[in-house]
Amino acid sequence: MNRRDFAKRIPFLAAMPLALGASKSKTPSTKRHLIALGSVASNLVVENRNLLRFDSFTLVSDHSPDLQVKTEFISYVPPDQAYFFLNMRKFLKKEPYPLIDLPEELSEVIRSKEGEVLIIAALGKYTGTVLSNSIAKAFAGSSHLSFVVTIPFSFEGSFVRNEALNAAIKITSLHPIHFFDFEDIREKHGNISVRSAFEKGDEELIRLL
Ligand SMILES: Nc1nc2c(ncn2[C@@H]2O[C@H](COP(=O)(O)OP(=O)(O)O)[C@@H](O)[C@H]2O)c(=O)[nH]1
Ligand SMILES: [Mg+2]
Repeated sequence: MNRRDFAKRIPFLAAMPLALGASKSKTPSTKRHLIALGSVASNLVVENRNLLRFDSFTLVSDHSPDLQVKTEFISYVPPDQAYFFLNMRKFLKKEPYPLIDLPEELSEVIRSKEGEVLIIAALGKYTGTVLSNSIAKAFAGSSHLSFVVTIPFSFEGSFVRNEALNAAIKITSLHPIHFFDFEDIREKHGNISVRSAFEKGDEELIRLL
């Protein structure tokens, strides 16, 4: 699905993608907590910690980055069934991602935070997409939760892009969300290298927090 099709499915979002105020604090004294889901979001938070103003950081991924103060790590490893194995390497199966029962440690972190909880994830691969979607569902009706997510480039393949778009649509119906579509980078900058495209993606993601 391209961006225009996505726009057709969520017309109000396409018209004002950054207008929902998801990351702005209601009052200056309201505490803000950041939860990063998946490898890219977790690493980005660690690398940009000095730019980010939050009262706590929680990183959820399969490997622990170098932890700093006020930062908690929750290990989450996708199940083997999500992958097929070829020549000792693992590849994501192209099967629709499931909704899962959240790890209790993660539910408890979200439940226990006072103030606002912002979830950040680069959607597309298993961890960020499955956990974002499952958190949105499990905490439907909870008003202290909002999301900042990115949608993968088309060159990553239609499977990851569609799974990301489907998750974004579901989250949109339940919580405030800011999303950034990496395809906008390609529209704006033309044919740039994959590396600089992702660097621009990093900048956009940090800008949204
Ligand atoms: N901003 C940014 N996004 C990236 C980068 N590399 C990959 N991504 C995006 O992040 C998505 C999720 O990747 P990752 O966090 O590794 O997956 P997960 O750990 O399974 O959630 C990918 O589908 C890409 O769209 C990067 O260097 N910077
Ligand atoms: Mg990962």
